[in-house]
Amino acid sequence: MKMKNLIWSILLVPILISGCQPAKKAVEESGVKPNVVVIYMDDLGYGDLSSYGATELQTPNIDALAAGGNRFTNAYASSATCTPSRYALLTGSYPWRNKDAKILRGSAPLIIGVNQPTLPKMMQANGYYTGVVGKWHLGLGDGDLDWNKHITPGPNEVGFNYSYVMAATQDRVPTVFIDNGNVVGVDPNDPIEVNYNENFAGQQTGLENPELCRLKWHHGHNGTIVNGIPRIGFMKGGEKAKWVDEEMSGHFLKLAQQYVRDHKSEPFFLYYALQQPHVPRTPNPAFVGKSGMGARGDVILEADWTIGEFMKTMKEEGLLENTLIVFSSDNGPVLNDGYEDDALEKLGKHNPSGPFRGGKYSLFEAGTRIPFVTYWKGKIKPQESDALVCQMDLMASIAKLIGVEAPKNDSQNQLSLLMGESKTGRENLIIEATSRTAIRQGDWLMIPPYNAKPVNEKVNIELGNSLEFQLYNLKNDEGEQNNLATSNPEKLKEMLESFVALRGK
Ligand code: NG6
Ligand code: CA
Repeated sequence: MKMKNLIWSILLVPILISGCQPAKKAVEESGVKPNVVVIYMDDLGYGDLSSYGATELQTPNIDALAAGGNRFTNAYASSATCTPSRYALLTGSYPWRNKDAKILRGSAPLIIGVNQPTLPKMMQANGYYTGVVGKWHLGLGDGDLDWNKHITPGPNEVGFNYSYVMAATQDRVPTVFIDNGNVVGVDPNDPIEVNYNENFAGQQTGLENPELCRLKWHHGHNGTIVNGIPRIGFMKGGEKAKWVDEEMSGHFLKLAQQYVRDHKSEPFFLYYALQQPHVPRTPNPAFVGKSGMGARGDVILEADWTIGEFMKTMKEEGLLENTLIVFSSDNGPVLNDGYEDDALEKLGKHNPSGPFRGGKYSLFEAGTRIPFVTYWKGKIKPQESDALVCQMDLMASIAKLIGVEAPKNDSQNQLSLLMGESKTGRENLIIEATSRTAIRQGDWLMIPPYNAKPVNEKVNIELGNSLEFQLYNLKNDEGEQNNLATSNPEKLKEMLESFVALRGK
């Protein structure tokens, strides 16, 4: 141990003295700082893209990124739901370190500390203009939120120069956009009120007025009806501020395109968080019926088209040669997530989970194993990688890319891997699903016992819970069918030791 400490101090001294200068210099000498764009979908499964094995629908624009870049087959979101995955992506910290990093209500306070290091803050401090367009779902305000006044803290206080977001999800109130902390279309004569505990007197809800709903709720989602769609939570007022669901994708696209046009002559970061194919699935009329798979398939095609349009703008503006583009999804897929929208009935032979077991909310692979592509024209050679990597690693990797020292957190520098210059990724990773955790290490996955229901019947997804230890060799058994916990006690012990060491007591 002493020797190890000595080696470390010898290694660290020059780094501490020189700080991050050499790498920074390298970027500066090369002329321009590269832009970074993260295109992030919501609930898109590993099997939902033709570049990841789907045969029943075609996603040519996302496939073009996958075919022209580095296509990862062992990449993970930190979690099997949205809020914690986004928390890990933006902070580089495991979400289970923050007790509030769980699916949030639309009125929840911001869960990223305003003094906490974040990926956009790190970039901002190093000369980048930073922006977020799309789904936020990391909370807003400090607990006493008034939607009719300037909302703070929010994205702009945790590192974004520009933000245009929906507060939580498309199925949660308030159904309004927030432009740099101000609700778009707010009207003092029709103030917005939001309540997640009780309805406002005289307001119609999905529960009491199902005849007013054009989309039928299946579970939850029986609060305030907006645009004929019953939502989670109650909302009053703000008539002029309410979004049009079918126009949301096009709206975010225009803003993302404008953002890159506005900032093309300075180094920029864009976190472009699409809302598809999360519920309620509301394809634009141009895409209705296009997939033959119901609304879920249609919105995936719409998102694919949207990404193609965004890429056209990147090309027109001459930005492709100087931009690292990362494409991914926040968690695995779900069919019926609370509305009866034909996703199940019209699925046919399509398998959103691909070869994996489970789906959204699950500790089984399909919960967190997601499509993940890095694309950089002329810099990243088209290839595939089966190395282990997590979205949480973007922070330390981008730090390396832009030549700065990464804050100390759970993010690992995997820049060479992302750039296709190395085939080695993480040694291990803790994955999370609604506060339960498991460990991936090498080719193995270990899920400790959980005394909780094995299946969420409402969404019909196996959650990965068992009273027994589960141990799978993902190389030989990607579908997690053979539990080797009893037959391989040594591996189980090794996995458990790593799990305890990483999770702490
Ligand atoms: C769940 C919702 C689900 C979805 C999810 C968040 C019910 C019954 N289910 O609570 O529909 O909104 O939260 O999804 O309300 S996520 O992708 O943002 O994590
Ligand atoms: Ca999600």
